[in-house]
Amino acid sequence: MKVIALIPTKNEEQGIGKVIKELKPCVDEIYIVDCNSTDRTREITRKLGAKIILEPRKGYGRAYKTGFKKVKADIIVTLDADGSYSTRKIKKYLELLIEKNIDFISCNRIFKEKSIGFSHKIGNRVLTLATNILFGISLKDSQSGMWIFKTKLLKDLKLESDVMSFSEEIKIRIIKANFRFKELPVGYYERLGRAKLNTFRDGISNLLFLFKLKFLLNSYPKQ
Ligand SMILES: Nc1nc2c(ncn2[C@@H]2O[C@H](COP(=O)(O)OP(=O)(O)OP(=O)(O)O)[C@@H](O)[C@H]2O)c(=O)[nH]1
Ligand SMILES: [Mg+2]
Repeated sequence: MKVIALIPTKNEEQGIGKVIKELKPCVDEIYIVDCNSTDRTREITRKLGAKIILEPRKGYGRAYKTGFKKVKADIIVTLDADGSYSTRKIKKYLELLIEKNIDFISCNRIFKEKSIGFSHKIGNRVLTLATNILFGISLKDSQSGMWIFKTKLLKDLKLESDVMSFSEEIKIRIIKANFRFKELPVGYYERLGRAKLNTFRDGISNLLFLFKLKFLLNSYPKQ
């Protein structure tokens, strides 16, 4: 089983080194999908022996869609480049994925002190609640960007979002397509470097996307 890590990056020189070093013992290869970083993100990545996929088109979802197409692996681990997600459970969760025949693990974040601001926390709660009501599911954290999953399921999945709503979209589609989905906890800390997410703008956009997905894009793949 080849396991790779895929990390979207946009000017993350403060966090990327820490994240790559922590991931090295857990995965076979590490890739960043970089969007026009003008800081030392690429230089640090190269020095630490990780690979770089270039995606100049903007957007978190765009970066993942390009990354998914470019890598060859049996299992993909995703997370942010900002050092916010704890990597301590990755090995254990990889074992679980294989042993328990799970298709997709989404890591729900356990917020440590100061890890996110108040508005971000409320936004996250509202979006998760809206996701659960609209789709009749019971997620703990619809916005988590840390996933561990089998690459083969991507071929049955139509993913539309190019932006932050990609994170909720992938979980909803996986669950609705009846893949074996599990949420498992990870620690979450204050990010290193400057946030790319705008709490208000991206919050509203993610909420609108839920309605779009529910009423317009209701084309889940058949299992
Ligand atoms: N390639 C690429 N990466 C991006 C883009 N926007 C954000 N990212 C990366 O995607 C990850 C998530 O972005 P963040 O700013 O951390 O968003 P967030 O985790 O929801 O918000 P915070 O809690 O403030 O960290 C980070 O690693 C970013 O560098 C983009 O347009 N292109
Ligand atoms: Mg982040």
